[in-house]
Amino acid sequence: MRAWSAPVVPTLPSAGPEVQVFDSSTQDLVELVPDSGTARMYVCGITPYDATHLGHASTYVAFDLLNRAWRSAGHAVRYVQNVTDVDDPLLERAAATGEDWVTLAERETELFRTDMEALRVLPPDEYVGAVESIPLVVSMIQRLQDAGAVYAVPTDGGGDDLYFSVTADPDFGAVSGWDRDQMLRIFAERGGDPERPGKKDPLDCLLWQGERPDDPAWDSVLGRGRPGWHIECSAISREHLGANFEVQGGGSDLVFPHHEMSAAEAQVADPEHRFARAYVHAGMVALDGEKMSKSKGNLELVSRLRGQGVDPMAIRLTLLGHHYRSDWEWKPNELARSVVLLGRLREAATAPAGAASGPVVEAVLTALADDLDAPRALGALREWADRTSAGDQGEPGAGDVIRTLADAALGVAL
Ligand code: 5CA
Ligand code: ZN
Repeated sequence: MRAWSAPVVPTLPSAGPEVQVFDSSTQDLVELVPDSGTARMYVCGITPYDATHLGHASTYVAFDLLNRAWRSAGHAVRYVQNVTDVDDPLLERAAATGEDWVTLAERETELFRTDMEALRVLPPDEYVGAVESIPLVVSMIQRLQDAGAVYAVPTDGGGDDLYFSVTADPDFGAVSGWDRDQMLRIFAERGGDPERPGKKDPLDCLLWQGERPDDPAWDSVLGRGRPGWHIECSAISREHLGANFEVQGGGSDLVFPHHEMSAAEAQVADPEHRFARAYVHAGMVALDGEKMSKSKGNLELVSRLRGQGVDPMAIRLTLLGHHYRSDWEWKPNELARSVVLLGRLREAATAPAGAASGPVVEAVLTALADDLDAPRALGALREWADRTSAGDQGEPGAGDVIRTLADAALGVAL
C-alpha cells in the first residue's frame, strides 16, 4: 500500500543523546540503542472506517517524535505501520451506511494520509494493509498449527473458526503484566469473545474467521475466511521488520489484548526469538470526559480543523504540549493558545539575530531523548522566543538554527 509523502528533515547542528522510552512490559525506562544499527519500529495503524481524530493524531505524533529522536541520535530508522482494512468495525460501518467496505476503507485511508502529511508525520517505510497480507497471515497460522497452538471451533455455517491457545506461550501476560481477572474484564470490551462456546480458554483469540454470509472471505488452506485482528500485526511486523525489533507501539488501549496477543502469537510461531524489545504506549485523548473514539462518536477531526483553516502546526503544537504517556482532554482553548505560541515562535525565528541557540538545541534534544518529553522541549523553545523578543539578539542567524531544530526534532515548521 502507498504511504504518504515525506517532509524533508533538515540536518541538526549536533547529534542528540541516545533515546530512553518507557516500556509497558517492564514498567521502566529502557535505552533503545538499536542492535543492528537500524532502529526498527512497528506502530499499529488505523482501522479506516472513519476520519482521523485527534486521539489518533496524538498517538502517531508521539511515535513520530521517537522516529525523529532516533534520527537525531544518528540512527537509521525502519518504520512499519499497518492498516486494518478488513475487520468487524469497518464491515459493520459499511453495512450500516450501505457503502462498499473497500471504498470506505480506501477513502478513510486516503484522508488519514493527507492528515499525516499536514501534521508533518514521517511516513512509514512500509505501509501494509491486512488484505494484502493474507498470505503472510495464513503461513503464520500454519506455523502455529505446527506448534500445536491452534484449534477449530465450528461455525453455524458449517465452516470453522480457528483459535489461538494463549497457554501455548509461557510468557503470555508479560506485555501487559495484568492478572487474569483484569484480562477477562477488558477482553470482551476490546473485540474479544470470552463467552464463545467451544473455546478451551476464554482468553483464546481468533486467528482465522470462517466465512460468514455477507462477509468478505478469501480462499486458503485454512478454509475460506478472513484473518483475525492480532495475527495481522504479528505477521506484518515479522515479515517487514524481523524478530526482536526495537519498539511495538500504539495507544494504551492496545496494551491488552492486542499487543499481548500479537506478541504471544509471534513468539509461539518462533520460540527462538522475542517479538519486540519494548512495548511503548501513548495516552488516550478524551473529549467531553470520555476517550475520543470512532465508535462513540465524540470526535474532533484533524480534517475538520484543517477545513476550518486551522494551521496544522498549531494542531501539532497542541498535541506536543501534552506528554505522550499522559491521558488528557482536548480543549479548544488550548488550540487557540497554540495559535498564539506558533505566531510568537515564528516571529522570533525570523528575526535576523536572536538569543544563543546552542543551549536550546541541547535542551530540546535532551528532553526528547528523555522519554520524549515534548512539553519540556517546547518550554525551551518558548523561553528562547521570549528572550529574543525581549531584545536578546546576540547571535546572528540564531533563528535559522531554531527553525532547523523545531522542524527536525519536533516536526514543527516555523
Ligand atoms: N487498527 C488497529 C490497530 S492494529 C486500531 O486500533 N485502529 S484504531 O483506528 O482504532 O486506532 C489507531 C491508533 O490510534 C491506535 O494506536 C490506537 O491506540 C490509537 N487511538 C485510538 N483512539 C485514541 C485516543 N482517543 N487517544 C489516543 N490514541 C488513540
Ligand atoms: Zn495492531
